[in-house]
Amino acid sequence: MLDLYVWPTPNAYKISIMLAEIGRPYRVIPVDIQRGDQFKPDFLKISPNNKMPAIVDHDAPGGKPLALFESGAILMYLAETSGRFMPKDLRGRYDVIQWLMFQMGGIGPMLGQAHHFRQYAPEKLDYAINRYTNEAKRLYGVVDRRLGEADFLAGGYSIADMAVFPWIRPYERQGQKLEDFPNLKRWFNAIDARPAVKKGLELLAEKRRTGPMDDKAKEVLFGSAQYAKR
Ligand SMILES: N[C@@H](CCC(=O)N[C@@H](CS)C(=O)NCC(=O)O)C(=O)O
Repeated sequence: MLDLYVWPTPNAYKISIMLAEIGRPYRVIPVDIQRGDQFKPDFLKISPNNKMPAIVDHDAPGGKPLALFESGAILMYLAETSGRFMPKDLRGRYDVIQWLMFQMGGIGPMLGQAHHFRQYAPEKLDYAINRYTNEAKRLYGVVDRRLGEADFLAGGYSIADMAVFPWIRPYERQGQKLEDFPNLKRWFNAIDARPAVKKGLELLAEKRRTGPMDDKAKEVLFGSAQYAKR
């Protein structure tokens, strides 16, 4: 069995989509990051950066359970252990890894900041809003140009696409329009239509909170709970 520690956000959907794509059964362990579950000592043993997703694979190669945090590492692990969605040859493998790293180091953090300053920050700071909206637009442009050369980021559909796709879904919250990026739009619609992607996006649907984030959640994610000494 594989335990998936998650809450319904883009970083979590990367993993639920991959697990649906490879058809691997798993058990969902909700980590309510708006209520502070990510700071519980047992979770920090698995994910010392107090962030989900994380996994524990009880059937890992070598006969001992294997715990992993960081969604990029988890995607690579699932690709390597299933033999799917990352080519085995060196060039093909690094095509995937470079676009996965681009997601982990660029798309995720920058679009996350766009969400923060456009929606959650208590003050509307023009400088920060413009910086991260412009950076989102630049990154969308990088993806759009790449997808003018290939059907998917690394050529064939791979874990790199699974990592980027969930972050493009909230494009309106990042101040972007898909119409401005025709290659990206074609790619987005192709991925969105995959049955495994639809299944992956059902993850913890019943727990999703809609509407503005409440004060308790802001305190946990951006206030004293987040920055307490541990
Ligand atoms: N680089 C990490 C980022 C994960 C991440 O930022 N998770 C957020 C939600 S999307 C989280 O768990 N936040 C809880 C917190 O910051 O306390 C990954 O890709 O796994």
